[in-house]
Amino acid sequence: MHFSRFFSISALAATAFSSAIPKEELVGRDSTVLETRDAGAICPNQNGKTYTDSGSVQYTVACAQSNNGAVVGSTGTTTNLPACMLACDAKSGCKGVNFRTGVNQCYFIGTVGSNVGNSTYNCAIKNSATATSTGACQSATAVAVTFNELVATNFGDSVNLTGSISQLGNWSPGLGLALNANQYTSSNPLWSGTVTLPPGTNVQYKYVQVAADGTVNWEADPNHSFVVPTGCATKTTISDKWQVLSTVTGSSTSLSSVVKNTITATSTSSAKPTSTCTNGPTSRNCWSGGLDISTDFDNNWPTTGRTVSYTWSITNTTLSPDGYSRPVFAINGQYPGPRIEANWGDMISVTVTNNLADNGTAIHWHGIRQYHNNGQDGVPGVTECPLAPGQTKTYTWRATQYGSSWYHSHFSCQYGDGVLGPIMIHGPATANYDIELGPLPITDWYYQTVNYHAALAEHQNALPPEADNALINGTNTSPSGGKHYVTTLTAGKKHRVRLMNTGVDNHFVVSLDGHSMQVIASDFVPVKPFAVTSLFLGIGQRYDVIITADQSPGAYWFRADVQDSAGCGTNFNNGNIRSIFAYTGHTTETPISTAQSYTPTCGDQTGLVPYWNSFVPQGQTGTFTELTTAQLQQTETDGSITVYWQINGSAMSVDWQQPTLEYVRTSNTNYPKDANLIQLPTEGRWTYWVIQEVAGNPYNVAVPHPIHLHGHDFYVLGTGTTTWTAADANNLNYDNPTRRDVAMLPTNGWLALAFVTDNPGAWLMHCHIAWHADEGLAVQFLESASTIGTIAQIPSDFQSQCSAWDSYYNGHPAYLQHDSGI
Ligand SMILES: *[C@@H]1O[C@H](CO)[C@@H](O)[C@H](O)[C@H]1NC(C)=O
Ligand SMILES: *[C@@H]1O[C@H](CO)[C@@H](O)[C@H](O)[C@H]1NC(C)=O
Ligand SMILES: *[C@@H]1O[C@H](CO)[C@@H](O)[C@H](O)[C@H]1NC(C)=O
Ligand SMILES: *[C@@H]1O[C@H](CO)[C@@H](O)[C@H](O)[C@H]1NC(C)=O
Ligand SMILES: *[C@@H]1O[C@H](CO)[C@@H](O)[C@H](O)[C@H]1NC(C)=O
Ligand SMILES: *[C@@H]1O[C@H](CO)[C@@H](O)[C@H](O)[C@H]1NC(C)=O
Ligand SMILES: *[C@@H]1O[C@H](CO)[C@@H](O)[C@H](O)[C@H]1NC(C)=O
Ligand SMILES: [Cu+2]
Repeated sequence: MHFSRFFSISALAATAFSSAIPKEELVGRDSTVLETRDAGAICPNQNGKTYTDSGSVQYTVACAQSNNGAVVGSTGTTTNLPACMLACDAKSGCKGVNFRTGVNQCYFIGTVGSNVGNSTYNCAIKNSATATSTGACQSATAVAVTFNELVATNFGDSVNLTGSISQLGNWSPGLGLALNANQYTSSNPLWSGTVTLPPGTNVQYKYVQVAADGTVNWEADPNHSFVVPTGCATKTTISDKWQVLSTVTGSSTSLSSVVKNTITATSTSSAKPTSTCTNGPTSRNCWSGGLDISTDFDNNWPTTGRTVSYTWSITNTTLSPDGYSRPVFAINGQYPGPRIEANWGDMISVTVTNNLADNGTAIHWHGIRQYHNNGQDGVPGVTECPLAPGQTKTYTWRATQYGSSWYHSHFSCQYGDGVLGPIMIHGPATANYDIELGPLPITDWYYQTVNYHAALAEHQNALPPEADNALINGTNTSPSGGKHYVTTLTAGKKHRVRLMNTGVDNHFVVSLDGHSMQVIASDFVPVKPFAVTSLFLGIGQRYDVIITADQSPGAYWFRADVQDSAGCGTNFNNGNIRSIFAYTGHTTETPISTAQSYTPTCGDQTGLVPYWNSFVPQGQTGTFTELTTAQLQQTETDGSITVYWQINGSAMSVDWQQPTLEYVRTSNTNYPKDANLIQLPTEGRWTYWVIQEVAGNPYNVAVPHPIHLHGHDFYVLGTGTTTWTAADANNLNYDNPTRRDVAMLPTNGWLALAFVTDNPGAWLMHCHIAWHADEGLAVQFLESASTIGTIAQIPSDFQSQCSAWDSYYNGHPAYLQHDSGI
């Protein structure tokens, strides 16, 4: 627990302070000159050495210590040292100060001579004598702005850039900039061009596609806008992707441009979608209202005006899904709970009554972005107080994404005892299919309650509990009875199945004997279709697959194998976790099919290429913040053991009575350390993270972890099986990397992730193994706290729910919080 600063510093996200001194900390107006002159200048050797840059400004290297201080200033979209110098100039009292760069920001390190930190930094101090005189950073008089536009075009087509300034033709494409396709490939459809502009120029612009016959197709609103940075930088780059119309406004000519991207998935469809193209078996890429599979769903979704409503009652009952009776917390008496089914853009309204006598609850909509709607994320102690026994509340959210997921209680490990169910949101798809078969949730299953196992696991030096069985679509066989779920296939047809691991601890490889599966989405992200014969399903992960019934009609085993040989959970019934896919007329047969072979794994499926191509700006040295995770078995004074999973030495424990949004609501920034709270104060920033598994104490318990982020998808830039080093940042994939909301952290290894701050709120990132989440393996990102009250309003029932919880919890409840609470 040596990270006292960890949770209290704002603006920490981008700054990975380390004892190594990144080269770019050789701050100078003309950093090139400084660096070439003394690339090896490292404290303490070069302390006091003075340089003069090309602008005649003198800099003195000062070996300072970090006090990890406040933000100097924002530097716009590009982080570079000259920009930091300039930001410093603009701030009063910013003299003789040293600082370092972060993503888009500069941070004070401290004032030389009165430092309070420990890390030694190599900084350049602007000599005050010359600092104010000439201004010296010969502020660039012209900036070469490179525009990168990602858009797939038909052969012979090209792309122009036009905008509000004369250099871009004053909105006349013919006088604008013709982009070139030098780097264009099928997987990287990049159009690029450079124009030199005066700093400070305010530009609104759009891209146009120019067809071979000269037809000009404009990109949809809104206009892009950009201010050329003022500063010393003489070049900068902007990356955009083609904006698609969100409403039908134009002629059919302009609409065809919207969807001209070739959709390989629909090769059986001869026609390209048009404004009237409707979603059907041979046009799954289509949707409605001008939206389709090539719509940027981060920014566009239909407004259907429709609300899909559900009313749920959670009760403590007894069920026997595999023949063995055990207590289950069921929703409306069902396990799995009722399916949420809606169309892309619909509002979903779920009224929940907690009829459990002795537990609170809170429902989380896994993978749902909750855009500007953090208060409905359903995390007790973060976005709400738990819903007390006897209480009712309504969750409301919009399906801005489409695809497959699940909802589950986030109240400790409660979902493991039943409070979960599937979500399916209809929308366009990257490949065609005839028949929708719906969700196929898969989970490990325990005969003692998960609450019981979790409490035990938290206090013993032992392997985690072994699951007794696993259920596929809510059922399986066991020595007590049960049955195999039977899914019916129609010969010759293509069937969409929504696979999801709703488990507690077990990770599965799934396969259907004799058949391959075409993957069309990972989590909520449409991917370029590809075929597999087996798929690894980490906890919380989803795959939408298409199964073609192209084998001899009969019954086939669908298998979910727990990856016990790869350290991904254990199950007494492994080898017998099956359901049946039977062709019409064969649904009563017992399969005699043989299994597909595969290599056991506990690592993510590779080859997941998002259909919607995205760039992630390359993280620079120092932009990755490391989050280490390790197990701690603490021996208490009475000799008992408490098991924690910590991040940077701190196991999360939330306070149900004081959720993060309550702090935000009352402007209280005094977050307890074990809130594991990381402030991301600024919107529109890329943030970069490396999660590293390190040795535990006293045992090195090294296992893979399924890492799940709320409120955003993340981009998976890379993984490693050893210790992350700064050099690894150079070998990551920034070009249309896999995007999803759960990814596997390899045993003893690292997982490099990036996401952009575009959704103010308090968002959890945690391991989805229920034992580990209970034991603290979580952080929360508090994104743009200052705008939460306005952009992501705190729900009107927030306080009354807390009052009801307080009166329940302060009145001697049967059970108290004994874990992280999430
Ligand atoms: C976690 O610890 C690492 C060093 O082990 C440090 O680099 C990183 O900044 C810390 N993370 C946070 C969020 O403070
Ligand atoms: C860091 O500084 C604090 C206070 O100045 C001091 O107590 C502590 O021992 C220092 N730690 C290290 C590792 O130098
Ligand atoms: C695209 O830009 C080039 C260069 O400015 C210009 O010659 C051409 O006419 C433009 N195309 C259209 C359709 O405006
Ligand atoms: C984009 O700019 C054009 C030209 O100034 C203007 O007519 C149009 O309204 C702008 N669109 C948006 C969405 O602001
Ligand atoms: C469920 O019922 C059992 C048996 O009556 C009881 O021990 C347990 O506390 C109940 N759980 C909740 C959450 O109400
Ligand atoms: C799973 O069960 C549900 C509810 O019974 C059913 O609607 C769905 O089709 C099943 N899924 C598959 C893939 O068979
Ligand atoms: C929830 O109820 C179960 C009994 O059904 C109990 O074991 C558990 O401790 C309770 N959890 C909390 C946090 O109240
Ligand atoms: Cu979750």
